Amino acid sequence: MLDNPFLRKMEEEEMQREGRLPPGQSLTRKFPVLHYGPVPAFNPLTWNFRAWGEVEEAREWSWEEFNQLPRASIEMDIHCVTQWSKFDTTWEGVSVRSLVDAGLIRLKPSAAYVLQHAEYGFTVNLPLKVILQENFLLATHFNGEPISPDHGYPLRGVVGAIPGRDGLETPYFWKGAKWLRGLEFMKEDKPGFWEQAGYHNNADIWKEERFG
Ligand SMILES: Nc1nc2c(c(=O)[nH]1)N[C@H]1C(S)=C(S)[C@@H](COP(=O)(O)O)O[C@H]1N2
Ligand SMILES: [Mo]
Repeated sequence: MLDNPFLRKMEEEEMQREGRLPPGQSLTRKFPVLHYGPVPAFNPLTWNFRAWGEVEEAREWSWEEFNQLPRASIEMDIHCVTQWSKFDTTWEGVSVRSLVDAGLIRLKPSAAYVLQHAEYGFTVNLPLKVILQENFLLATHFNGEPISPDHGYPLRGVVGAIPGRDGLETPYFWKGAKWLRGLEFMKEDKPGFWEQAGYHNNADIWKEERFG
């Protein structure tokens, strides 16, 4: 049933009617894996998560500490630049907004952009405004389970569309780094790995900002 093309098409048309299917996208029930390079190993004893740059004080959390941070859960539709969309996905983890609100990250007024830093030097950039939106999460869990190694275990950035919630900027799914290790807060924007390779800097799913 999972691969029944007729049902897939029916679900896709329903999403289209509801205004949830961005231009040029098609519905998938799978979860494709896309990234450059190998899947890194995870060592909970040496892993850390850092916040630095335009902050009053640089911070670092061990895996154990990270798991004690306040948690949030969001349901989103995720839209990949390679044209698949996956609807009603649930992500659980830590919201950057809540870290800022709790004073755990103290931003300088000069902070305007954020670079996500992942294993092997992978980076991806977003405006601070988007990172602080409720549709961006530092996610440890997908649909109730720890994120699989292929999809970014133990931690990844995720960004997507919250159905019925207007006024949020919504970039393509590549704007979340798998195997995330830190956030660099910056005054100026700086293109990440795929952005340097020609992907669109802004990446708005509704404007089809796929390539630069
Ligand atoms: N660390 C890392 N994160 C990454 C990438 C990557 O190459 N390395 N690719 C991005 C791209 S291009 C996409 S489309 C999504 C894919 O996420 P998925 O494999 O969970 O579907 O991850 C993004 N995050
Ligand atoms: Mo991608």
